[in-house]
This record gives sequence, structure tokens and C-alpha cells, in this order.
Amino acid sequence: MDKLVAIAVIICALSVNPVSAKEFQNHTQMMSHGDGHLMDMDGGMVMGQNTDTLPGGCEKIAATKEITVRAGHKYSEKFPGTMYAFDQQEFHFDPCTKLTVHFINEDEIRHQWMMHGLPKYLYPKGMFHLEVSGPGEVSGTLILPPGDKTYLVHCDIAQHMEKGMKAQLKVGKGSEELPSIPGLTASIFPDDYSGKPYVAEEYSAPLPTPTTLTDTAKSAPVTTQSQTTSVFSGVSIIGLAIGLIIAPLLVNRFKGMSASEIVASIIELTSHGIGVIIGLIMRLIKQLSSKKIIPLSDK
Ligand SMILES: [Cu+2]
Repeated sequence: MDKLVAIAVIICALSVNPVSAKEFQNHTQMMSHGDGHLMDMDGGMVMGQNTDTLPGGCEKIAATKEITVRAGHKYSEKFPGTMYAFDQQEFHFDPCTKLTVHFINEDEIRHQWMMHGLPKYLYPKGMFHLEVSGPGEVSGTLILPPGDKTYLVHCDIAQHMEKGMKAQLKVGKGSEELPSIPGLTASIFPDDYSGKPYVAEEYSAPLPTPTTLTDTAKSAPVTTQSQTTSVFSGVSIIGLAIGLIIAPLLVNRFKGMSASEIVASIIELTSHGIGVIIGLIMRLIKQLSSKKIIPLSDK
């Protein structure tokens, strides 16, 4: 009888299929999809890779740095109330540094190292983004813009940032301290164990500074005259029309850029966009003159 029990136990033990942990994967064989976007079929991804284009306002690459960042549940253990964290919460680099980030995910789930606020003329969507699904490593390179600025770095998977996976990257002196960085800055929603009902306090986020371009566009007098006789008014209308058309585009493009970056970007824009603008002006003149708004010749 004892033998039977022993055999049963052995069979039972052998039939148990232990849940095997996912193997650590080094995502080195990624396919380039253009525009600095690389990915493989196993959950490795890099977005906004830039190894050689200098951001506007950088005369040369100031330094070449390499860092390893780890992401995982275990790094959140020292921060009460969190679930996920990076192993570092703050990074600091000189402007125009060429930075390679080796991102290691130590969890069985998907994590990201996503950096925001980069100039959109150089980094699509204003992001530099590394992603690994399950345990593994991915590496990516970018060139940091000039100027003092603090960039948000986080994991964008739902609730991962709110649960601790948040950091800040300061270029130069940085521009601010971001809230709710575990162990670093005060939380926007601090945990309260008093048992009293929660009363929401308004978080006073700094309001975005109004951009001159939008102000100009908004405050510019909108003419209601449909029939104008002088060439001067016709030109004004063309200028205003172009301003109104391109102002929102420019505002979006220049968002979060330093003065030197804006200048560099304007130069770039001008050289690329001059043909388009000339075409637009020609078309407008043609349209307006066909409607006899602008007298092309004095009669
Ligand atoms: Cu995550």
C-alpha cells in the first residue's frame, strides 16, 4: 500500500508542469523601419533613434555617454505605495551629449523607457523610446538637445508611471523638478492613511507660456472687407492668411524648444519650406487677382 502511495506521489510530481520563467532576451537583431524606428517580433522596440544628426543649436557632440537602466517590480520595494520602478530616478547630462541607453527589463511584463519633450523636427512625436516585453535588453542612441531642460522619462503602460515607473532626465542645469518622482520629489497624490475621506487638492501645474506666434495670430485685426482696392491691403491679407495658416503649425513645432533650437529650426524650415511658401503666395495672388481684389496693373 505504501509503495502504491509512493508511486502515486512520484507520478503526481512528474506530471506537474512548472510554469517556466520567460528566458532573458537580448534584442540585438532588430529591423529598421526608417525614421529611427527599430523593432523585432519578440517585443523589442526603439523609437526616435538618432546616432548622427546634431540637434539645432549644437555645434558638435559634447560628450559620448552610455548608461544601463533597469526596470522592474523589485526596484519599487523601497518606495512605499509603488509597484514598478526604474533602478535610477534621475539622470544628468551635458547639452548635446550623444547618449546610448541600455534598457533592461527584469519583469515578466512589458516595460518602457520613454523620454518626452524632445524637439519634434528631429524626434518624431517628440519622443525617444525603448521597449522590452518580458525579461530582456534593448539599446538605443540619441543626441540630447542644447539648453537647460528637464525631460520626463516614464513607462507608458497603463498605471506603470502612476505606480512608480517615473524618472527625470536633466540636460544642463535642467529646467524644473517634476512631481511624483519616487524618492525624489513630492507626490501629486500623496498616500493618506488617516482614514478620513479624500479631499482633492488642486494641483497647480505651471501653465504653458503663451507663444508669441499664437498671440500675434489671435490679436491681429481680422479684416472683414471683401473688396480692397490698394495693393498694400492685398499684401496684408496675404500675409495675414499665411500667418494664420502656418502659426498653429509653428507653435506645435516650437513647443518645448529653447531659443537656439527655434532659430536652428527656423533656418531649416525656411530652406525646406521656401518653395512651398512661394507656391502658396503665387496661388493666393492668382486667386485674389482673378477676383479683382488686387489690381495687377493700373488702368
Ligand atoms: Cu512598465
